[in-house]
Amino acid sequence: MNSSFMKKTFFILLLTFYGTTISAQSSHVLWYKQPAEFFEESLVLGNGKMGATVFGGINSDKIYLNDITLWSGEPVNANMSPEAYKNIPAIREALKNENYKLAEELNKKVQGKNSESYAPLGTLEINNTEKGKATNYYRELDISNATSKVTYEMDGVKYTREYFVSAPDQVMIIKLTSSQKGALNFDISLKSLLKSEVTVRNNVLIINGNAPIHENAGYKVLPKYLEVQERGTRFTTLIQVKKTDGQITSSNSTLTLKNASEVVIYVSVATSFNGFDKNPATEGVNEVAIAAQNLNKAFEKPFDKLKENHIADYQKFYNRVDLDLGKTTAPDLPTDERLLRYSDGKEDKNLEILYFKYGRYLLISSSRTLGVPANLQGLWNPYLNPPWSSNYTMNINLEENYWLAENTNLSEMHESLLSFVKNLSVTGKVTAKTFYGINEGWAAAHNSDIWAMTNPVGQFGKEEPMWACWPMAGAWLSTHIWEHYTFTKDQEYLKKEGYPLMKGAAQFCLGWLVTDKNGNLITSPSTSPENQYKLADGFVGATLYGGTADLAMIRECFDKTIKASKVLNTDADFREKLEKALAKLYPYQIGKKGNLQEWYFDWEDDEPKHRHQSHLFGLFPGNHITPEKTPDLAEASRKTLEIKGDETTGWSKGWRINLWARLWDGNRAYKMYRELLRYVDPDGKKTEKPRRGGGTYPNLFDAHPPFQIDGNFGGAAAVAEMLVQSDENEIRLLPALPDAWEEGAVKGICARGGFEIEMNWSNKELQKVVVSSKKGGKTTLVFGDKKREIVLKKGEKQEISW
Ligand code: FUC
Repeated sequence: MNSSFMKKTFFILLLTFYGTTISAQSSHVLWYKQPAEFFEESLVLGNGKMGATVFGGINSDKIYLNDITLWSGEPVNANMSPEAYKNIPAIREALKNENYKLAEELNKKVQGKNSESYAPLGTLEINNTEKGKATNYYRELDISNATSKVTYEMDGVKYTREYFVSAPDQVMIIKLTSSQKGALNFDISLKSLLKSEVTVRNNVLIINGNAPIHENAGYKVLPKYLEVQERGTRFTTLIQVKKTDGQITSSNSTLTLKNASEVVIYVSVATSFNGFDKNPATEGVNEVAIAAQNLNKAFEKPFDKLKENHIADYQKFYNRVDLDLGKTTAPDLPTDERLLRYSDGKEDKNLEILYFKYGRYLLISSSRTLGVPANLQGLWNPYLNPPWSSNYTMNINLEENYWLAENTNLSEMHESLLSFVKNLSVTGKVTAKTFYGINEGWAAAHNSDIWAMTNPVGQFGKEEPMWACWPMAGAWLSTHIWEHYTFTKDQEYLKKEGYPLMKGAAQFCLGWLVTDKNGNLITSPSTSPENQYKLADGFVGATLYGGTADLAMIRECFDKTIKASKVLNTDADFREKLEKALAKLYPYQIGKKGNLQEWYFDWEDDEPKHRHQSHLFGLFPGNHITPEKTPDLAEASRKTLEIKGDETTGWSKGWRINLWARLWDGNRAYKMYRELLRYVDPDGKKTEKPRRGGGTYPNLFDAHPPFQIDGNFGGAAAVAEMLVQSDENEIRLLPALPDAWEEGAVKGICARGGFEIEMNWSNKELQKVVVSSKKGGKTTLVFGDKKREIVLKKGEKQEISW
């Protein structure tokens, strides 16, 4: 099987491009014929903590720097509204009396502060002293080795720059070379939008600064540095240069290189962040010492060694998965032109693969810091006030970031999220008590930040319940714990860390459920993330009782917690309570339009084509609705998707592709995948007929718009979902294969039960499959109407010709 990947006979055409060998129609290289002008054209690098956004300019190159631990604020006081829960009975009463207007007003009393904001660290600039016009410009990001490169010629000299951000050596490396001796002449400078100071000591360029402290954070806040000493997260950046020839000089704020032929720039960043519950000023780590230590260690190593370490580390993750979709006739074009051509409906299978692989690249590059998962922009943010604070939006976006973690074989990257859930459970205990009056378990709401805040947001009553009042993030996130367990079979993790968190989330839900007039269990008050209903009298609101999405999340949370307690053979009494409650939950309803009802009653939607579809949670990411087990509910879900249509924001397209895949409609999933890959102009670009809407920017970033990384991750996850679906008992092969992917091969896709799949297919028929087992176990392989049971020992592999 491996040989099928090695051969790749059908379409590899090698080109030599200014000394770089690249393959035509590459499935792993993004390349351009011009530097980036806009953020959405830049190429991003990262080691899961430090991020770099490279523009590749000719006379002046700009690199935005980020550290994933640099946020505004400080540890949250979770006990911000000790008596908020006292409002709950009145809201319930209003709802019981069907007084929705009053319930909506009262719901605002159950709100706390808004989240803090992810902060930009700084900008590194490389300015050439001699300016001129370049020819033969070429810029690339090779995601098979996580390295970016720029080459161009000027006055007969060829210039090359290479960039990468290393995880093993914790530094960014930039190597500049010129083909002619002594042709490198440039200045290096650093600046930050944050309060900071630039200095130079012993030819090391330094910037030290502070992230802001807000009195009251919100989406639109300019930085405010409360003039109290010892507050806020400190940051530093150290830059040192190694040269083979030429001279280095410095001013107060720049380093200058003269007459050099090869220069390596070492960039080291750090912050004082020391955990969600530690004051980053008074209890912070010594960021300068950490940055200096990383810099000094790396500085001793030659460029080639650093590059070798970086690639070996990165490929440990990246090389686990490969995908091949057969013959392609697409011409080799720069990525921006390629995306435009594809948006016009042309075939480009390797672009479809590139987008899938790019999702994995982005997760490896942005999610390797425990307790600090990838945020709305992964870790690449140049803005002081990024869209939605670039925070953790937990009514979809944070979870969507991790949909590809387990099935595309990046389980280690999931750990950043799972450890963050543990932090949430600490503040979430206070939230459960003070906002909801529940004394057992923990709850989390719509937004969070590096301080693991869990309170419902809304600036203490100022904002709309449709998004601010929603306490189900704990239930949703707890399912990630089960996913991690069921994909890895890591029972130790489940026992020590995972199960107590799942139990806490389930305890909150159990306490939060109340009975309706008919004795069914429901939530009250409830909202359905960001959607609003429209009543017969014209009232538009969000607060109701018994919303379908809440109950779907509770179903999944209880089901998975029950399963986990059985695996660990623990908590039989608690399990029984969950089983009883599950049986009493208000059942799904099918509306008059044949849709899966979102509201307790069959009300109209205020916006029938709204981007959120949380009531379909049981179909995906949950799995209690399936075409086989619950055909009526699956059909009603399909109807809901039909009513909503396919035109929506980036992350929402990512979700819908997964939903169509779960409905085993490969062609519809593929149609929407193509639409997710529709070219979108950079936000700031002024053109006569701008291409906007949900889709993909020239650098393959997902366009909500604006840029949000969730669509990249959701889209990549969906490709895996089209090829393999699984539960604890069976693995479905090619369940949603579109006609366009008639031939193909894939390796490294993971399945529940701790299995890994490698297979190839031809004429949409499965040919050969190799299943390997991580911990040993039994599963049933399903392809079409054929089934095959297999039992494997730990580490065993079985090859089956279908
Ligand atoms: C939710 C979504 C928006 C956006 C924001 C970050 O509020 O409804 O579309 O994704 O999160």
